[in-house]
Amino acid sequence: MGAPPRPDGRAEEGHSSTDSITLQRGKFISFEGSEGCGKSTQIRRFAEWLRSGGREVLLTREPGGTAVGEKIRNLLQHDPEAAAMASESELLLFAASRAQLVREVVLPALDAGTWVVADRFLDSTTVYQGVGRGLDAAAVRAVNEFAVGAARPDLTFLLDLDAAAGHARAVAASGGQHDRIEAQPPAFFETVRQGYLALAAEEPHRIAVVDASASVDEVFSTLVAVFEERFGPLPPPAPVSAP
Ligand code: Z5A
Repeated sequence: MGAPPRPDGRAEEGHSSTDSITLQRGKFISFEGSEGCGKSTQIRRFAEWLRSGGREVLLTREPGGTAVGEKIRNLLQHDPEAAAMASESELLLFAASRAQLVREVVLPALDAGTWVVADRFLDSTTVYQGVGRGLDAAAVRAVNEFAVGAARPDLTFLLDLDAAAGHARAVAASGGQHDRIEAQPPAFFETVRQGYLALAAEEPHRIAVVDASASVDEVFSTLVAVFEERFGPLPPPAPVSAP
């Protein structure tokens, strides 16, 4: 018999709320950090590593990841008419994108046993809008909780990198193009970095700080080591049956 449903309607850890057979619930892993810290690079490798261990893996990015979210992403980052957007509007738009992503993509995937690897999640809003923009922390927390309900990553990697180094990497990668948020002054990104480190100190059981100034291979090895320390080694891939 399946586990009894939780009050928030989500499955108990390790089980689906709807299946009578035991279905292992997917894990939810998010990557955070300031611009250019190497999230996208590491997420690609990490997802391949999980797949080589026989896991179904779904990648998400924020803002975006759904039709609604991609429209919001364009408004938040690229629409010239949004140049004068108020910080409060920005907060609500990031939250709206995430609310859609959680309900349309993340929770159904986890309940189906798929692992979700997220390029940014709740912590980005806590830090960029709460600390970077200086919005009231209690208001940001309330909006975040309304947007995602009980959905939280099982593990978050914070790729920590000096703001100037991250900016240099991001500029080199984009050929000098800036979106609305990347165009913020350097002090904004240093504040963001400190905000992330403070959050990691508050939640060390969930957030693992990884030195992102190391080489791509070294960073990846650290991610795997942290993962295995928390969850144990991934079993080898399931054998492929002969045709
Ligand atoms: N935002 C927000 O304010 N509130 C929110 O709630 C959310 C987001 C969800 C999304 O931008 C923006 O929205 C973001 C925060 C804000 N703005 N900023 N800043 P995005 O999705 O367009 O981009 P991003 O999330 O900031 O990531 P990025 O700048 O594209 O970088 P990345 O994914 O962290 O790094 P990367 O693409 O893997 O690497 C960048 C370059 O560095 C690339 O050329 C790599 O080859 C190189 N690289 C990577 N690793 C290394 C190492 N180890 N050594 C040397 N070079 C490396």
